[in-house]
Amino acid sequence: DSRYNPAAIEEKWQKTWAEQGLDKTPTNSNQPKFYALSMFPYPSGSLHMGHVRNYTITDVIARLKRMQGYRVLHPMGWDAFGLPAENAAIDRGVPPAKWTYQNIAQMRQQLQRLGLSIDWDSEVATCSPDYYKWTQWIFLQFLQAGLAYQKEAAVNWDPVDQTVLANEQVIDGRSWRSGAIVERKLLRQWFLKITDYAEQLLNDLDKLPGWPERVKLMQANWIGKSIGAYLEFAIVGLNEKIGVYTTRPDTVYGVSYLVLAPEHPLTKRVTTKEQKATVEAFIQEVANQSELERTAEDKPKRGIPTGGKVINPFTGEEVPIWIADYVLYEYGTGAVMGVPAHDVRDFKFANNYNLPIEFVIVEPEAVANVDFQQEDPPLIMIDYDSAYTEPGILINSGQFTGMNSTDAKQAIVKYAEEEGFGKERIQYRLRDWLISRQRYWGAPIPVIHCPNCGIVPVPDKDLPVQLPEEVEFTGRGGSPLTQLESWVNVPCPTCGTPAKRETDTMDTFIDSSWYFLRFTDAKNEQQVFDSSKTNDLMPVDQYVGGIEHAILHLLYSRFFTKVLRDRGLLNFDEPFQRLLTQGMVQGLTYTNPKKSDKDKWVPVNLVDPADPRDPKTGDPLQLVYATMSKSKGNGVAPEDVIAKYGVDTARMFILFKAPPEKDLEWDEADVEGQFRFLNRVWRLVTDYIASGVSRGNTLSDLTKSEKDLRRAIHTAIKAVSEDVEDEYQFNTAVSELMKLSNALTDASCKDSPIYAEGIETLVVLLAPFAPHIADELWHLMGNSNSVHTHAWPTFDSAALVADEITLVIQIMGKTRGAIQVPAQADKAAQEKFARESEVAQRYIEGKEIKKVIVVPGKLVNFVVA
Ligand code: ANZ
Ligand code: ZN
Repeated sequence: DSRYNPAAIEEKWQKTWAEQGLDKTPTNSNQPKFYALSMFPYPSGSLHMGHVRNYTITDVIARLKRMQGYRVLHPMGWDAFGLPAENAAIDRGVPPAKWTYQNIAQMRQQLQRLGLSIDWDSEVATCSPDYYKWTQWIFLQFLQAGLAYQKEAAVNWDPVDQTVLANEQVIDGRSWRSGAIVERKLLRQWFLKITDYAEQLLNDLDKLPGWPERVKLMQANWIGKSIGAYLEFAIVGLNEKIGVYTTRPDTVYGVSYLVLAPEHPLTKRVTTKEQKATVEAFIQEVANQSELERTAEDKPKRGIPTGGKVINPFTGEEVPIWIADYVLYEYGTGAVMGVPAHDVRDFKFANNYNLPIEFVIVEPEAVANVDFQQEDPPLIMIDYDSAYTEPGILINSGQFTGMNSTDAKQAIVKYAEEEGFGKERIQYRLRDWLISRQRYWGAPIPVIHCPNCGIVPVPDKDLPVQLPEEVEFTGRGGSPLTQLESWVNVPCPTCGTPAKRETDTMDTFIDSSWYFLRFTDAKNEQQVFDSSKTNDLMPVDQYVGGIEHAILHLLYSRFFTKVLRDRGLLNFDEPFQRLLTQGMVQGLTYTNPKKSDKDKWVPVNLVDPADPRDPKTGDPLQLVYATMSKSKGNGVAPEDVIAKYGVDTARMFILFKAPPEKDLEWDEADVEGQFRFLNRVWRLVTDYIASGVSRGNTLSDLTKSEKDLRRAIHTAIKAVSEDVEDEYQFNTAVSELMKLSNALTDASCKDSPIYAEGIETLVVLLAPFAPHIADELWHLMGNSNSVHTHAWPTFDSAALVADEITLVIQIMGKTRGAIQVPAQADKAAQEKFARESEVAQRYIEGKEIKKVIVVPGKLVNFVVA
């Protein structure tokens, strides 16, 4: 049977490639290197279409680069620590390790079924002791460098999962996993000092032209650099000062109050006896609110006067000290100067609490006639009914009156510096990274708490600090490690006194902040990696993954790279040269327009397509495309598609349907379209083989149809090569392949060596996209090597030149026909051919030609009377 049967060939080739080691990373070679990396998956147990798309894109790039002569590293691993394993243990009694490794085995098999050209020798799982040994080692490097520290912190507490969450894991005030409303709690936590690298992380974004602009912008916003001033206000009656951070020192003459974050250490000291009770009640209340609740735009800002006062060092005036929920203790100095006239938030606050509003900056037009040069600048009374936040001219601002606000900023900071009550200050939104988790299934933080020595790092020779296997999961509360006396109690490595292990484990984002480095030397037992290998293969040339990792994972990985570089382990600044964020895979589902965004989805299988109605309410439904998900019931299982059409078809569809960075609408008809295309290719090639035509090497004396075919072949090589370079326009590359296959089908020179060249080229160009069918056909054509070891073809530019060109004939601007003329005909010759053409003769007959307009190589237009 010579029909295309994917099931029969795909597994065969997967086995053959594995046996021949085609996917292994070549070593000791003079070839240039190429590192193609997909964001590694969490081993949830099953592969979804988003994975398939991600890994297919990277695989095409890897295969292409191999054919282009690079030695390619294309690895895969498992982001295998994290909460779901622990929840499975609690819910179903399966130990986390067992659950995880079962899932890994299952997903590895699914991945292998995709025919991905992955070097499985470099596989890593972050939960395996030979990986997390080095995660712990890296943590100790941070500790040694003074970049890891413990501090008491108000943390986000998830009352359902009973764990601390990073700020990023709190979405709209709720836990990203359990959905519980997040509480605030004071706990001793481990942090990494990412803020030390804020400036570099921001500046080095400029070294990444291969990243999407929007990702760089998201990172820059997350780092949130602002340039402002630190100003000190003396507290009346105390020999102390309150420092504020402001981006608007130019407004300092308009300060009408000062606000402390309720948890600011000075709050209690400045509070008067009369205010003590109210202030304490307010502090209590605010302590239970999340940061989001405190700062939400739509929430009224609440505050309480402390009774205390400060002196504005510029005016000598006393202004009251308040506390308010919207001032965050962790940002700036935790204290703010209130300028209601020029800040929207302060304006509302002042209106609420009847605080004075004094405008000190106005639009230039408002003071166009004022002479600010006279000795005593006039006091100007201006009132707006909202905050004036634009730049302008300073009024009522002592010696700075009359200056424009930009100059005034500098002048005021300079003055404060000279007088000793302020200076310029750069501030970042970025905070230190809270990395400790009160959970079991993560890398234990490798330190021991000794009553004599304090925090003692576990000596390198004792790494890894293994996760004990025999633990009991009682429920969701806390970490079982804290209950395991035999594990917790150890002698201090320094002085031998009975001491206790740290029971917190590390955030899983730590594991994924360096896995791409380990891939370069995955089996090293002596070192985290051999720097010479890592420096050779890094940076990643092409990283492919989801936009959901635009901020944190990428920022943390960049941070780790810079720290390890500063520890002398790496010789480059940035881990990922180029980044492609692939779009979502969408499936059809129903929505009920009457319901809220969260509840509106109705899975397709619950609906009668003839009369789509909500099974619960009877409301009419709309059919829409939305990102595939379990809850929407609109997922398409990769294994079903593969069973029906084979993986080559699935790949071709995914690549053809949308450019990689755009969303992709799953459409069975288009899947079938690609299946039919591969069948056509199969027939073309097998018919060709049956015909016995072979490839000669004479290129002289080609017939017209040979020349045309050869032009189609080399146009395809050029177009596909350009489409896949840099921008990875795989969708247009696939349509070029379709064009070439059409040209071959239509060719009238099927017995020519040029036809043989065309068939060969089609199979070679197809190889990165549909690797199995390509290798099978290549093999049937009599080749003993794999098509994947064949060099990517280059085009012959001479072949691209056409012998003839098409000229459009127009009469009075109306297109009436077209003619073929020799390509070398000049403008005059083109006009001559046009005049003599049958179309022109027919339309012009009997009329006088008044004018002829020739657009050379394109058209000839006759103006007639
Ligand atoms: C006085 C002022 C006048 C301000 C004015 C703004 C406009 P970015 O750009 O985000 O850095 N601020 C400072 N620390 C704060 C804290 N811990 N919690 C809440 N708000 C805080 O914002 C800096 C501005 O945010 C600062 O400048 C301060 O208000 C406020 F017409 O100072 B400004
Ligand atoms: Zn000790």
